[in-house]
Amino acid sequence: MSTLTFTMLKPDAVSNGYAGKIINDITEAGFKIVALKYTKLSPEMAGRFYAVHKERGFYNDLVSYMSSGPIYVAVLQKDNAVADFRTLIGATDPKKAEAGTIRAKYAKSIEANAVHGSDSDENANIEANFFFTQFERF
Ligand code: FUP
Repeated sequence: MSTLTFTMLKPDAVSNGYAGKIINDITEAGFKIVALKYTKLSPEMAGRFYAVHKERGFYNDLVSYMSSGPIYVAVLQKDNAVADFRTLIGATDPKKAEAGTIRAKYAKSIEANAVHGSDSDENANIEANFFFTQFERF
């Protein structure tokens, strides 16, 4: 069944010039881009986006990192989108990410890990609605 996931191309990926290559990998893997925006998170927005992690030791660094530069945010459509996208991007820590995955190819560190991918259908919906009032499904 065709479902949605949400992704961010994080500040490291954008500043290193990898956005085009990553978008190419995503579409080559069969995902359709149904919404796409170039934007920058304020620290307040980054804090809200990652609120689930606010008790974690890495939270403050993550919030300042995620608001440090422009990002792309997108909604992607594919059968089994959430799980297939997480397979495509690889483990959170690029050192542990399988060869050929987006994080293995383009990420710098566990924090600057190139891309975000939703971890459930419910969160994909919440995260897409965080950035987009509506998205087209052609
Ligand atoms: P993921 O679902 O792969 O994005 O990973 P998590 O939800 O566990 O983590 C969310 C973000 O927190 C990661 F993308 C990067 C950051 N993070 C750290 O900076 N340090 C850590 O030890 C774990 C995660």
